[in-house]
Amino acid sequence: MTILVEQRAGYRRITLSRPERLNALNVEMAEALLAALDAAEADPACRALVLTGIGRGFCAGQDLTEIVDMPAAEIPALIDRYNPLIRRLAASPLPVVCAVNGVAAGAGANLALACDIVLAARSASFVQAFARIGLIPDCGGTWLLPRLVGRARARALALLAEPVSAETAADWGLIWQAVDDDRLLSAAEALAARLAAGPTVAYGLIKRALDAAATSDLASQLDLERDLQSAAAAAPDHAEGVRAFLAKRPASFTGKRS
Ligand code: LHQ
Repeated sequence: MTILVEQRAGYRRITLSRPERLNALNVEMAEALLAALDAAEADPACRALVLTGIGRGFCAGQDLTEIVDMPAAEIPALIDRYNPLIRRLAASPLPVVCAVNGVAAGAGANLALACDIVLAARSASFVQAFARIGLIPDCGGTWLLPRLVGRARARALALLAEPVSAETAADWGLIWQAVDDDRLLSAAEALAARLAAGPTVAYGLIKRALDAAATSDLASQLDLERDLQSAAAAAPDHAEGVRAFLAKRPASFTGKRS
């Protein structure tokens, strides 16, 4: 078993579980993660996710023991097994909180960065390790890095392949927050519980709008916002949020579509 899935009240916690290899990624793990996303999204009681790793690492990227003699011609087929996971994480209607418990290297770093809100333990680090082994950042790295931290830092991160501490990652905007190691899981779970009690339909639409913004102009984005706003307003959580505001009471969101 490469991952563990635990049901919590309103959300699920998914834990990468190959600690002897710092949770290095392989096809079995990517497919297990995809299946876990499918199952979570099919369960109306699941309204958020936490992704974390077991042991002292979050994920060391591709398991290098599994590609050591792989001909270059087979690499695209391997990457095609990972790309659906990155696309699905970004497009999931559920908010995904990543709790980076230790080093996140190569594809492991970009797996974390594909999540919606990334927290990292102060002792954790992020390393675009690819160039160390003569490769380029994949799993969305070349797309995400310049958008997250700008051209100068993206280039240095990818070319120098040096680790960046959790604190620096937070200062640069690569991640949301660095937290004390012993608070990481509780902080991530508190965020997931809060998101799980939120307006789930609106959250999914917010993700769609932000993703679309990366490749659209202002005029198209305004049109998209208009259409998605109408979808958000049609969900009962919108009316509940407005009623709760006017009655000066906390909103009680259900996450229901209609
Ligand atoms: C590992 C790994 C690992 C296997 C640590 N594999 N065993 C590329 C190509 C094609 C298709 C698909 O995708 C990709 C994407 C990629 O992700 S390419 C980049 C792959 N990842 C890396 O190059 C990172 C390799 N690992 C490291 O640089 C270091 O291990 C880091 C910086 C992550 C952690 O360093 P340390 O804390 O010093 O730990 P360590 O190096 O001692 O590792 C602990 C164990 O884990 C060790 O095994 P051992 O039996 O000696 O205890 C490592 O061999 C094993 N391990 N990463 N990716």
